[in-house]
Amino acid sequence: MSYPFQITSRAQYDAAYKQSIENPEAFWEVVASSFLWRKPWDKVLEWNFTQPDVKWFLGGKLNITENCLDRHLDTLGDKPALIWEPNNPDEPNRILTYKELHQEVVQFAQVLKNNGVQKGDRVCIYMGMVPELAIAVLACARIGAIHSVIFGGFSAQSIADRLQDAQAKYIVTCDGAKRGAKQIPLKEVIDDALVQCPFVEKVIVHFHTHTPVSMIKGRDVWWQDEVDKVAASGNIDGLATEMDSEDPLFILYTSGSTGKPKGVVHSCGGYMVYAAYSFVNVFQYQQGDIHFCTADIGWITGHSYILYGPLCVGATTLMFEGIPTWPDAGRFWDIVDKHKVNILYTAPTAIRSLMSFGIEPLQGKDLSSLKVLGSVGEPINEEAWHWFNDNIGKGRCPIVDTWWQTETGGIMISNMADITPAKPAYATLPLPGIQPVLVDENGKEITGNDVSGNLCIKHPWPSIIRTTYGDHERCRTNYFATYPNLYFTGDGCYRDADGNYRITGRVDDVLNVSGHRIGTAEVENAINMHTGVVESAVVGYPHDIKGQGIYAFVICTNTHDDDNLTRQDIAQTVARIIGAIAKPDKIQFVSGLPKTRSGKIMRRILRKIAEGETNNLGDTTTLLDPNVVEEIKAGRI
Ligand code: 7RM
Repeated sequence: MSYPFQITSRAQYDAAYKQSIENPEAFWEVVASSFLWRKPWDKVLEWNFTQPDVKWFLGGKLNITENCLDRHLDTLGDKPALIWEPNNPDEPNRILTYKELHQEVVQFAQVLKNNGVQKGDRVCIYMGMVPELAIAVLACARIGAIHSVIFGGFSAQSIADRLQDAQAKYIVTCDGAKRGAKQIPLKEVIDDALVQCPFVEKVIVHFHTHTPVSMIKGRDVWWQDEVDKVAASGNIDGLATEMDSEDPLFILYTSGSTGKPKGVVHSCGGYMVYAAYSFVNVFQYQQGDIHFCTADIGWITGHSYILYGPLCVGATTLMFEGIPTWPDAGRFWDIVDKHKVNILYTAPTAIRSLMSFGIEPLQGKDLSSLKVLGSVGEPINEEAWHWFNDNIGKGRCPIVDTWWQTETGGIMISNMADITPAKPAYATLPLPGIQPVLVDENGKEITGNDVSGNLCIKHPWPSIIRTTYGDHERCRTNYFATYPNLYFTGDGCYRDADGNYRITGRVDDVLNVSGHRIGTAEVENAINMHTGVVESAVVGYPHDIKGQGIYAFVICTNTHDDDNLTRQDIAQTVARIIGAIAKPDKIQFVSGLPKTRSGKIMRRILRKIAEGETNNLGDTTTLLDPNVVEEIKAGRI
């Protein structure tokens, strides 16, 4: 069975693309009409990129969870909605049918309401990859509360920053999370964050790892107790809150080139339409397929392609609690074999990591259920692409290389499985409705093919970022001010002779470490918190597995005699301030940084040194003190 908006041939893609450019509003109106709206929209689109102000399906009323759950109950009620595979392979997996997931969501929505959560309130969700995370997200959406999921790897300080920014009064968490052999004491991290957040009123704790936790009377309650109370009372209204198409659905924090992560805001109607549309078309989902996206729900990929996209179309989505290399590097393949996975959507960093174990972990694993493979998060190098294609897809599964961002809400540039051709290391073609343009530094459009430039998007699509929470001006300056009337992605891009797009990486001061976005300024701020540090400069360098590694040049006084101990102290400081994912891979102590006469650090030079290219540093004549460059070159790690 194909979906009303499913593209089923190359000719159809070409026709859809053409129509979507010639008449975007007519195009999206047809797509949107296959969803469940309480009230249809009055107007499809209003927009300008100067403020910016973008509104889709104006006046339309809906609840996204009625689209994800209620509307499937009659036809797909007993079908698995969510398959959950635990961290520990010896523990039982869980399967929630659409009926069961619906039941859990309405129950927990009632728990939220009973604990005071109202429409428009921000709810921070800090959990591991357990089914209750999915339930909590959907329960928020059910009652119109704005969820802000924070990845379990972030530190107490990062959580406090986000809680303050969003003024979130409610938190849903777990006692702990399991990740491979490790456990993360989530509630303890929350407690540390809450020292700085007296405005938090309620913390709902799901009991999972049996980690001892402090439960504060009046503030902290157990998830299970609250659900039992609700179930026993029989007092569950089950009603979904009616939302305006443009009401915010969630906030998701992401790093930019400045120090502080920004809260990307997505709204209900447009996000729903685009998540589902892109899911069906890119992966060519067929009813009955098992879709396994290996991302964490703490990132946008998990929001759009574990939860909202798949559930909106009645798909079966598989959620995995653990990591690809535990108990061994065959874990993904065990899961594919066990659950007969049809679509596997993962990240280049995971592929490269598994590649380093060779093909032995694949022995005896039946991967014949696989039909489509996907990649996301960073450029995929040709070697990893071929390994994935040859050893996992056995040459018979199309690989979709999907380029998109937290801010875009859904996949923007990608081939469509078996519809449009793949090209290794290329995201290839834009989805219908997406108009990529390349511009030079002056914002002049670069037309024609076989050209490179900065990647921008010309016309709004339904799931475009609406604002950065609490600071609309930041949204404007970050994305809409660099080039007038264009959304600027921050990525560099090449368009080949046939019009295929290849993303070459960030052109701003944002790193991509194992698919995680980390701002260099953010890491520098954290390093500078260490008592001995005077100044620092952070750049990326090519890393075999992570894609990019973090290289820090640090001016440091007042250190231990043992440089390595000082390095560890600095790394520890970064882990405290941001989280372990932002720890520098290399720290080089320097006596000065290469600066221009106006005091600007010349990162270009540091980047080259970090990359190992010490001979061809380009123009260094504007440097205040060219001698520091020689010293830094000599001290390279
Ligand atoms: C979905 C996601 C966004 C940044 C983006 C790019 C990079 C993502 C690809 C890619 C090359 C890809 N959201 N990126 N996908 N680069 N090919 N297929 O990752 O907000 O966390 O990151 O990731 O630089 O701007 S994100």
